[in-house]
Amino acid sequence: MGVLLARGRARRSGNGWWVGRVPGPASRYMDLNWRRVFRMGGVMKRIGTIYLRLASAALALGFSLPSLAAVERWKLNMTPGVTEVSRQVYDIHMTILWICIVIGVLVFGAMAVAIFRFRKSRGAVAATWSHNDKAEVVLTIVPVLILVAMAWPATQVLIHMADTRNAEMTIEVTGYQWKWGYRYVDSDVSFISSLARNSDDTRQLGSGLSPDQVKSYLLDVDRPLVIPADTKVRFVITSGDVIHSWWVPALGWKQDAIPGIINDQWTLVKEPGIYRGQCAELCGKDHGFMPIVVEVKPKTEFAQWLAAQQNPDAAAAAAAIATTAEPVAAAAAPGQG
Ligand SMILES: [Cu+2]
Repeated sequence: MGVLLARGRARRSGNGWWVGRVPGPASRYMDLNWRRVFRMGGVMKRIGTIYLRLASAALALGFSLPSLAAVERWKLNMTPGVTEVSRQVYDIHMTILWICIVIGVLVFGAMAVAIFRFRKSRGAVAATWSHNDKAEVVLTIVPVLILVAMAWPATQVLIHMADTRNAEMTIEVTGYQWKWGYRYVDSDVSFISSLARNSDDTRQLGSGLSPDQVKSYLLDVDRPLVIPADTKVRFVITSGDVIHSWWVPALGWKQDAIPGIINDQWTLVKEPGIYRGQCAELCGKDHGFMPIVVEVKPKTEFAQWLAAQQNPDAAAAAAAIATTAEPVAAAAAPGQG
């Protein structure tokens, strides 16, 4: 190679460095090979660089996702969620996953047998036929039947998910850069739900605060959406600026919030609790900082909460009476508590 480099003219091509043609019949053959080798080297280097960049981007993204902190290690599957719909989605996901696993094992198993058992070094001779009507009919009909068998239950779940009839209440959800607006359509209660203050302070560049010290970092809000348990709630979802997506995994669906369009979805959560989610559509620089918190309260507690929202003055007065009454009660019973 040193000789070639010395005798030939080194040139720069689009794919990297390669050695120019060296005169003479014998060296011409070698020259051509080296050129290919250098070109291949350049291509491989480029592919390697692309893979490296992709891998580092994926790693950076993975480490920066706040929800990862809340996820148990190696729990990679979907969660069954807390609604009938989410459980149906989970079941259909598992059914189709197992069908895909069986197909994968059969196809790759057949491929492995073909590659290793019928290899040239063992004297295998390739068949000469190129067309077989029977095989083509079977290989078309069988996948179609498998697809229909998968589409049938999936469609039933989709139809069930889309059925927002007979909802007991409606909540309008509006995405904004970078917060969520909620309006209880039937009771005229509305508010904005933004990233919790402690998360917001901590996330600022050079804040000096540690995310480890913040509970539910980047997954908490100042005002959660409150809904009643055991009640069919209809959501009408839209956006005030760009496309967002309202996503609480435990409810089993995500819905795009699109300006000028109203999409609807519904949920019915049996168990009271706190369920968290995030905007799932890249919507601008603070896309990662508009979490969703849904607080499901028992029906009676929800009714009290809603009444307090409708009449905040009365609620504040009741709270003031409660706080002034507390020391009296404590003084009346000093030996208790
Ligand atoms: Cu968003």
